[in-house]
Amino acid sequence: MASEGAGTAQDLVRSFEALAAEFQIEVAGLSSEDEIRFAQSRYLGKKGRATELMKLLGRIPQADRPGVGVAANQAREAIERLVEVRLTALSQAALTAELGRSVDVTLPGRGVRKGSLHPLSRVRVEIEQIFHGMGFEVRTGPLIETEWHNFDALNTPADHPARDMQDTFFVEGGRILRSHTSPVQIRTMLAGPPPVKIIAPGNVFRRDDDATHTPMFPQCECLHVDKNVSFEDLKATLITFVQRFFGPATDIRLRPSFFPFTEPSAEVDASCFLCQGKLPARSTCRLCKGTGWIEIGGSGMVHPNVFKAVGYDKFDVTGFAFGMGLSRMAMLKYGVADLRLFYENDLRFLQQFPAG
Ligand code: 2NL
Repeated sequence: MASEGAGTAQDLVRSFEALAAEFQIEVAGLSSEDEIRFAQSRYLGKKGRATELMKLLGRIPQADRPGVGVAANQAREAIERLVEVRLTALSQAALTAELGRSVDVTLPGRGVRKGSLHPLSRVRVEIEQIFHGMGFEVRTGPLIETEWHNFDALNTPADHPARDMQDTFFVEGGRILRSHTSPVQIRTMLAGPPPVKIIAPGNVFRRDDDATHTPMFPQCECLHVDKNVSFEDLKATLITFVQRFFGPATDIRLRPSFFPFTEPSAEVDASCFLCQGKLPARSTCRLCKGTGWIEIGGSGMVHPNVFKAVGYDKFDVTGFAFGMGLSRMAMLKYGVADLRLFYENDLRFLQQFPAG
């Protein structure tokens, strides 16, 4: 340690030499530029230790001062040199470490895995495209609905079994989760005059949960209202749709049925595209179970009470409507045996539907 109480010129000269020696030891242990610059200022700065030593010069006889001055300069230069040497060594080490990193620039890139549409989305998009080609617009609406839009406007009275708490999800504020996409058509008709030519795809909710039902499922409904829309228009639209969706050999069959919002009403079957409905293949067909037909949805002519609810003149316009479940359409088209596969998000299943 440089002695603060150095008395003679020789003591002071030794103190400067000791200062440089001490710095050399200290700087060897430092490993960042900040630390080194800070140490430098503690030795050579305005209030540094070299400056403190210089203040003792006044006590030295005039004749001895040049000798001490030389020692002071040498110590200063030595410290500055040590700083440069240490900084150069540090940046050299950093560069060597950087260059030494083992990077194989010839390796191929990691690549980005390409995703694809969920089969239910794919079916929805395909159905939208087919109906768009026939002049239908795609409309969507809220999932949380009023009972009026979901039931009353659709000629479904308050005591109808579908309105039971057992079947429909009721949420706060007296609203419900829509049980079909028909309220989208109701809202579209309320919003403007006929003609209306739309499809309404979207998720709907019912209190069902078993091997063949999920509490939420995607649906698509179709509505065409105009002057002179006939049952024949319904059949033509259905035939065109099934032929574009399942294949050009597909036929349809309508069976009398009942829905509160249509009169007359009919269940819609498509001819089995697997066995083509022809014997003997038909007799063992796993898809149609030997009947030659598969049910794809329901349909009918819009009930006059629905027109009354939305303010359309039942003597001016007529209309057809139909609805189908998209999971059923996807199961039929892709040969999926279990409905639940659509909702488990198992990649082994989903990767079987690659991007087109
Ligand atoms: C089915 C049956 C159907 C409708 C939906 C409808 C909508 C309005 C007026 C009249 Cl705004 N009808 N929709 C009509 C008949 C059947 O769906 O099995 N869906 C999965």
